[in-house]
Amino acid sequence: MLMKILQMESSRRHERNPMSEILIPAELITRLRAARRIAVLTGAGISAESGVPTFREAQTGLWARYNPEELATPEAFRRNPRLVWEWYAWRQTRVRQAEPNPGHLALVDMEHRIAEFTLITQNVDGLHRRAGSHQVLELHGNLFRAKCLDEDRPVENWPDSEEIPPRCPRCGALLRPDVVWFGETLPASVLRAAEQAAAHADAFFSIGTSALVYPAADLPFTALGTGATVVEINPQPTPLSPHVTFSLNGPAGVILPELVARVWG
Ligand code: BV8
Repeated sequence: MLMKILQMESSRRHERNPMSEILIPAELITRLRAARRIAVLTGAGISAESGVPTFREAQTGLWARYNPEELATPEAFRRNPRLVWEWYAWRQTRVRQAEPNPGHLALVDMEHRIAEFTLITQNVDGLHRRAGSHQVLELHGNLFRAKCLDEDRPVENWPDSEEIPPRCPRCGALLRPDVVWFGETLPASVLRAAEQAAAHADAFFSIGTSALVYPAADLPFTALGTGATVVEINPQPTPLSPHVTFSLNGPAGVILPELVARVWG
């Protein structure tokens, strides 16, 4: 009898939408409706449903034999600048063929409903901006931007050349992708803004990230430390999962639109 009561209690607490099997806890809906400041951290998983492989998913074709974590380093670029430049060119092609998915669009919707909304992304694919998000903090740069290896300043255009990577039109040094590689520090002002948003959030979402890469992976703990409601959206468990307030296990492109509809109508 007790189990029956608990099961009835559990199903009552999870407002079950007859149209979907996605369970959004009623307590989470209540908290999000009361939230004035929301911060969101996204990783490669939110672009998975756009057809962009996640960072740790096995690479395909020519790149199958390379480990992204070994390519995304200053050492790899120093060792073989052409290889690394062409890896980013291949990723640019993949991303250009992709479209923002319902997960990206749900975050645009959320931004319109929340007084103070900050979108922090580890992704370098630019899909949040293409979806229409405005306040985006790109912790790890953007693979469509290049910068001078020596000056460390962005380069918008450069003359056509057979040479790969091309050279800085200002000083002649090699160009490199304007992304943060492993072992490189994140842009201080961007990281500071992300830390501020996490520290002041009423609710913090960690979406589509394996929560393995620092200092980004510290942000949910900053939010937890200041009493925020922390929500993880991921089909798989991560090292963050045991610590969050709510875990929604499934694809962001399915869960986020449902969550936004149920919380904000
Ligand atoms: C730093 C840009 C200070 C490039 C990236 C030793 C020496 C040096 C540093 C370190 C060290 N040990 C540790 C460190 C720190 C290091 C680090 O964290 N390493 C890890 C691996 C342990 N961090 C750094 O180096 C950072 N800099 O600390 O500077 C410093 C300096 C010198 C010495 C010490 C300290 C710089 C980190 C930035 C690296 N650059 N990207 C590029 O993209 O080419 S990180 C890279 O990983 C991507 O940005 C990616 O976004 C990010 C994290 O990966 P995820 O986004 O989480 O993607 P992943 O594939 O892992 O997971 C996808 C998830 O999605 C999965 O959980 C999956 O289940 C889920 N999913 C799948 N489908 C869906 C889904 N979720 C929802 N819906 C779906 N449909």
